[in-house]
Amino acid sequence: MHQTFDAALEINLLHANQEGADHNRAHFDDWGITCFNVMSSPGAGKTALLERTLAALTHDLTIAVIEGDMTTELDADRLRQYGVPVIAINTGRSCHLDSKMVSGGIHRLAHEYNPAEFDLVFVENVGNLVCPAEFEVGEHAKVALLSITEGDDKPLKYPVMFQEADCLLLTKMDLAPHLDIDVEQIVANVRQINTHVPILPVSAKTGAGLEDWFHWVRAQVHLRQSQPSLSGVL
Ligand SMILES: Nc1nc2c(ncn2[C@@H]2O[C@H](COP(=O)(O)OP(=O)(O)O)[C@@H](O)[C@H]2O)c(=O)[nH]1
Ligand SMILES: [Mg+2]
Repeated sequence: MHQTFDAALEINLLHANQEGADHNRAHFDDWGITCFNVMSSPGAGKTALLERTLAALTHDLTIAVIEGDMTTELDADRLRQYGVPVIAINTGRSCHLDSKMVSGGIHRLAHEYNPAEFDLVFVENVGNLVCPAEFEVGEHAKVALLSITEGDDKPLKYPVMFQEADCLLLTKMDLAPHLDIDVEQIVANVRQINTHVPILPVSAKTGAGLEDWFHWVRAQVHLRQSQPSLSGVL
């Protein structure tokens, strides 16, 4: 009895979230913005990747960030140093951003800036491999990060994140020589879950592999700008 009630509640919750996500995506589409939802475990390197990305891409793309954190503006302050608008959202006890929170962020962005001037919005989600994968926020693509320090079993243990990802970055590749980790095994485990997702090995520390990531980002933005009628996942 309880189980049925809980399942119905969860379906309603996800349904309401989905409606909000579609509404957010419609705003992004109206403004010609591509939105990426960046997700990982805490500490896998989302903010470090965004720092590198802002440093490299703000020359040719106009970018804003919606920065989710349970508390603090520590990450938001790191990214503000790159001269882009960063809207900070504190989720409190919630383990993920939902579409309503991101809607608040979008409206703040639209209030303070001309949203049509932006090409790209990164949403840095709250760090974990479970809840963020279930709650769309209006993104056009989900970007997942897995640090090679996390172990090769994580794609098998947290399959939803790896099923949903449109791009997967294997981060902290510079640490490979110091770890007892088989990167090929990580890739093989991802492939059991998702046969087609691009897998990009990168290091935000050395910069290795980042050109491939920048290329992927630029390609998605240009694809969307050349086909403005596209909606939903790229
Ligand atoms: N060695 C190494 N450390 C990294 C790399 N990327 C991030 N880090 C470090 O990992 C820690 C967590 O990074 P952060 O970007 O804050 O992770 P987030 O919680 O996913 O946003 C910080 O101490 C970073 O300096 C990397 O490519 N190589
Ligand atoms: Mg962060």
